[in-house]
Order: sequence, then C-alpha cells, then structure tokens
Amino acid sequence: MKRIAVIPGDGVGPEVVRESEKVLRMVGTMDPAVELAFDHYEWGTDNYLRSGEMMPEDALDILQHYDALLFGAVGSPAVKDHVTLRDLLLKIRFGFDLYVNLRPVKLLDGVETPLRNAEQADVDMVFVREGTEGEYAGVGDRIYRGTSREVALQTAVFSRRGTERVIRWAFELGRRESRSVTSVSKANALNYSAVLWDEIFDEMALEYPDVPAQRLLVDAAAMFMVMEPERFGVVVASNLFADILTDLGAAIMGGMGLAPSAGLNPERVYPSMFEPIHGSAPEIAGRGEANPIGSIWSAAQMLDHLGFSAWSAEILRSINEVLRAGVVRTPDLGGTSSTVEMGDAIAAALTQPKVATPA
Ligand code: GGG
Repeated sequence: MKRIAVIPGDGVGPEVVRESEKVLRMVGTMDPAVELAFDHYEWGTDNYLRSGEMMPEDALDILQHYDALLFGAVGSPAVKDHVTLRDLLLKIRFGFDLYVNLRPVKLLDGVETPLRNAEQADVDMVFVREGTEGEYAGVGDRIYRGTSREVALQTAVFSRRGTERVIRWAFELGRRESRSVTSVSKANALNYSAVLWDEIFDEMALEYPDVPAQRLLVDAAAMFMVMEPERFGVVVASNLFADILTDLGAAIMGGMGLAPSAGLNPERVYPSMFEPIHGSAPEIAGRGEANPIGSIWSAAQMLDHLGFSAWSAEILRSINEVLRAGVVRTPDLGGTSSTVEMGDAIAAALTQPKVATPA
C-alpha cells in the first residue's frame, strides 16, 4: 500500500486535484496491485486567514511519513503571494530537499501550439528545474523601510553541491533517454553565480561524452524555444529561470492547464511532491472550468515514481486519446466541458496496460 498525502490548496487546486484522485482511484479499481490510500490536508490561504499559518508547524513531520504528496495550487488575492508561496510550497520543497523539479514540455495529441510552423514532434523537451536554492533561497533584507532611502537585497544562492547534483541528474536523464542536455544560465551578467553554474556544467559534460551538451543564455533559450523548439531535449536551469521558461513551455504546449511537474527527492529520504505547474487561478476558481490535465499528468508522474510505470504511461495515453477525440474540451482548449467532465473522460478511457504491474 502506498500512502499519499493530498494538499489541494487554494483556488482551482481542489478542483483539479479531485480529478487526479478520481483517475488514481480508477487505476486502483482496475489493478489491485496499485493500492493507494489518500489522506487530505486542508492547508492553504483559508487556514492562514483562520489561524495565521498556511500549514501547522509540524506539517513536515506529518508529511514525512507518506510515500508521495499530491499538491494542487497556492495563492489567493486575500494574502500577499510571497507569504502563501514561501510558507507552504517552498517550505515543503526546501524542507524535503526536492532538488529536481521535472517539467515535461510536450505537445499532446489534438492540441494546437501557437507556434505556426511547429510539428508535434518538435515540441518534446523536459526541464530539470533546480528546486532548493538559486534565486528562491530567500536570503536578503529590506532596509530603511518606508523611507526614500529604502533598499531591497535579494541574494541568490548557488552552492557547488546543489548545482552539481541537479546537473548530474540532468545528464543521467539525457544518457538514459539518449537526449541532448542544454544548460540555461546568464553568465555574461551574473558574473559569480552563473559563471560557477557554467563551469560545473562544462566539467560535467566531460564526464558524459556520449551526451550532446550545449549552453545557452536564458534570453537566447527563450527565443529558441519559440523559433526552434526541436533544438531541446533535456534542459537544466536554475530555480527562477526554469520557472519562467516552463510557463513559456506551457504556452507552447497549448496552455497552462496542461503542464505537470514532479518535485523529486531522488535519494527518497523524503516524499516527492507532484503538482501542476499552474497556480491557483483565482479568476476562474469555483467555476468548474479549470483544465485538470496538468494535475492528472502530475499524478501519472507520481505513479511512475512509485514504481507503477505502465500505469503512468497509460494515464498519459488516456489523456492523449481524450484530447485526440476532441469531444471533451475545457474552455482553455476552446471547448465548453467542465473540469469534472474532463476527469471523467480520462478515467473512462483507461484500459489495462500491456505490461502487468509488478506485484
Ligand atoms: N501548483 C503550483 C502552484 O501553485 N504554483 C504557484 C506558484 O506561483 N509557484 C511558483 C513556483 O513554482 O515557483
């Protein structure tokens, strides 16, 4: 039995996570080997407004005992974003050392990319976003607050260990999947941190002579993602750069609602966390129209992580089948279907995968 902690969070989070759970429960009924037990934690902005805490002080002690975490979204117009993000999501990512944030950017069947000349096969890359340091380290200060002399300092943290381990992970992925690895940084401007990043990337590339490697400045990477997406296989970048580029990636895929992510602790000392890359989308929350595919795809990533790879692939196949058929489409894809209808359709399209689940 695998124990899953579900944290639906804010806005559309609960709506999309409900559909992921539905699909996972369907897998469980189709294959008794996929035995999942869910516990729910109603943490987030409502909790903050009630108690002053996004989640309780011992939240990580509670979550530590789970096999995986399924997360929805965080953020609300009622509270400043830096409070909600840092006191919930970042506490989990940093506390559980989720240093690999895996974000596929792939054009699904039947979805149009805004890139006029791109074929489906051209948009197939996977970002390895560093998840525990970089620009998100939260180091800095504000001095002379509220005066005309006010100064804000925000220090990025790039350790050799933190940089090496995420770049190594990217090269291992490139080797396993016979794909190139692109490093994204900005060493012409960031003359300390990005220079260290680039040096480590170059050192590592020597250890993986079989993996084609290239380095790009982040501005050039953004341009090439639009002009030549086929150039990219595995892409490794810092916390902030990869966050920004994967929103661009989601746009290239056809919309924010489609994009998944897996925050991995590769050593499995801590549970890994799976969440769509989109936020809480307060403007459509409660309307039942959010696209749950990013969340459902993240749940598929979770099954892969838990050792149920055939079912992971089957969920993705089912997503593609539903999108290809084009009957069920949420408003972001030009349709009128609801979040629930999309979840129902994906759950209903599941079939037994060809490879049996190992007992
Ligand atoms: N589902 C993830 C979520 O709620 N993301 C909101 C967000 O702003 N995330 C920032 C980040 O991933 O760095």
